[in-house]
Amino acid sequence: NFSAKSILAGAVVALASTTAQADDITLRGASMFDEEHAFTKTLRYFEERVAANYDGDVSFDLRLNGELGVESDYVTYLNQGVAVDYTILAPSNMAVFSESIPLMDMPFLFRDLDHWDAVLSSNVLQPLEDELREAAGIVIVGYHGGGVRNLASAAPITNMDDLAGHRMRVMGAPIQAQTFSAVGAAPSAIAYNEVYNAIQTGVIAGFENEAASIQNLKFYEVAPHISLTQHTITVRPIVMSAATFDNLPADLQEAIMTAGAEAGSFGRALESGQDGEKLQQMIDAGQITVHDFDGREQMLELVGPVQDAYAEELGATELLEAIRGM
Ligand code: MAV
Repeated sequence: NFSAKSILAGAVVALASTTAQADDITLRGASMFDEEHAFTKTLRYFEERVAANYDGDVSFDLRLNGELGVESDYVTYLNQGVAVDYTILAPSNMAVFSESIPLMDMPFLFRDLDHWDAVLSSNVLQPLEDELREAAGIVIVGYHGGGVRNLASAAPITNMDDLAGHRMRVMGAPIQAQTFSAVGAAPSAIAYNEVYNAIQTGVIAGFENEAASIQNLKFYEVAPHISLTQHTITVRPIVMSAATFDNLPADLQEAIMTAGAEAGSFGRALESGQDGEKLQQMIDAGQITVHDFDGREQMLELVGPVQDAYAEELGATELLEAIRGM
């Protein structure tokens, strides 16, 4: 009986992989940006590397410019195994499925680029990856990121007094709102594709983002004042839907994992080197005014206990300590 079952299972597996190999495999990707943005460039590089690492045929259909919505939509699609097979996502957009994932890039987590690099080159985030696969059906295949997030506002914000009561948009994860409340602002979670209008109509007075995206989506038109709070160095996993991934032939899965690591290093080097350059381009074009922010040390002090409480609630104190200790 046992052996009959396993022969049958073997036959099914063999059939599935032959079918997958015989069919043309097309994977669909999504980016909120155009070809110029670091996310899109990294996804293009990922595609190139998958094709190079794989002996079979695989093609890619990457939809740009938010054609398939914003990241919070992609998360739902990835979870359901429909519409999007691969993309790059902010951990804070996955909070609906896993409260601990946003720990990966909460504000003030990393001291500097060296610290960020050390964490991403280690396997300290593995428990979060496992949880994400389990809870959301999303597989992390690599790590993009490296953008530095600053406040972008309709009016200048240069110190803690200006920040008090500042109506700003944050990403959907509760830890984002908690962090900005702790420093005195009045944050609200608003979908990314509503931010431009919300600032334009005065519903909010600003938001926070990295230079590459402020430039690519022309946010400077409504939020031309950049305050150098440098509160986040981004971590942006390159992800695949587990529903898709698990159905691919094993050698393609392997090619994807290798390509994910390759595209991650490519993308991190690209975006982490871009901030100064992109800010300067926007200054030169007369699109933004950059302000120093006086009060970063104070922010750090206010935010520490919020991070501790968040980690404790998740049972992730050890993980947080491990990250801080790197
Ligand atoms: C930037 O466009 C990216 O970091 C992206 O991953 C985020 O989702 C987005 O900001 C945002 O603030 O929602």
